[in-house]
Amino acid sequence: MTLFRRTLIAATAAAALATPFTASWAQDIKPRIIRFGYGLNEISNQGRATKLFAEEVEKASGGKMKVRAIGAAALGSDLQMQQALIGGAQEMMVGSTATLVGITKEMAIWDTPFLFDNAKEADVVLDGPVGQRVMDKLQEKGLVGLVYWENGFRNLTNNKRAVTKLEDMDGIKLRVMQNNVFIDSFKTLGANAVPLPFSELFTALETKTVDGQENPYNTILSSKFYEVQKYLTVTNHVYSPWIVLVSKKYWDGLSKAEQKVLLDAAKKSRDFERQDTRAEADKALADLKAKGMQINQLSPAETNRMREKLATVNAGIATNVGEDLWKETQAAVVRARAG
Ligand code: TF8
Repeated sequence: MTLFRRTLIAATAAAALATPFTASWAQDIKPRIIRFGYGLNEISNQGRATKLFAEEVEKASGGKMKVRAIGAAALGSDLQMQQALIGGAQEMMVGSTATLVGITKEMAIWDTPFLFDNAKEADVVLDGPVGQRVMDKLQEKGLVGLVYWENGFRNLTNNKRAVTKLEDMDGIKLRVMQNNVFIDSFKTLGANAVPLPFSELFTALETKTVDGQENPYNTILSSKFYEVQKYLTVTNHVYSPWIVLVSKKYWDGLSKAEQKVLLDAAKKSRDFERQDTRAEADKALADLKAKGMQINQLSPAETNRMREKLATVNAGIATNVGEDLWKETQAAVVRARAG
């Protein structure tokens, strides 16, 4: 063996040790550009986790797979991006499960008011068999779900009045997501529910087309809703997941190794995102107060009244998603609560 050849072999072996790939693994990963769209802005929890996802994909693919992250709904609203993924015109996105109900009706299970009491329960159920079952339903519609991220517990803001009791909801023109459970829920509470895409929300609030909206603290902060909203009521009326999606057309064209790169990076982004979101949420209320919002806590008695009123939408959700899934979810929540 020549010295040159020996050096070459040694160098190749060193390179193989330095990166987690065997030669065949590396061949299975091709140069790819993945357009990943999301609705919030870059400085949001959604933006930060997308950035981490992009870095992880690049690292794990030895720089071959590049994620082009495109925020602020520049590729369209959640609904538009979902269609682009189904058609194969866009590779990936993250968005609310609530905006998927028109495609996969089972997603409405996550819109059940007061389904989870805390984030730990949400993690257990979303990452468990029920979460997987609902996610798998997307495949027949041309979408592949990878992981759930936390959007979070939703709270109410508006410009009309401080909402401290159920009756205060009366006649408030409230933007809701494009989702029947949300429309029903807020009609039930006495509000005038107006479905709008998130990308139109800030302007709708600014121009007073609507009086209010509901979203987790993180979004109220990162989307600067405090600039156009006076009152915030801590309602925690529902927990919203986000879901990271891949176009099935695109996914099916990837090698096993490439799919693994995306799934592993998605899991890392999920763990980071939940931690980051919770840390931000913990101090967001103080931040929003400092920005001039008037914060109201609902008394436990008023929360109960709201909870009871909203329980009337549950039957509709159960019928819609199927009694089986409804019962399975309730059982999973009970188990998560116990353990
Ligand atoms: C909403 C949602 C949004 C998300 C985001 C655009 O109110 O909570 O924050 O769908 O991905 O529309």
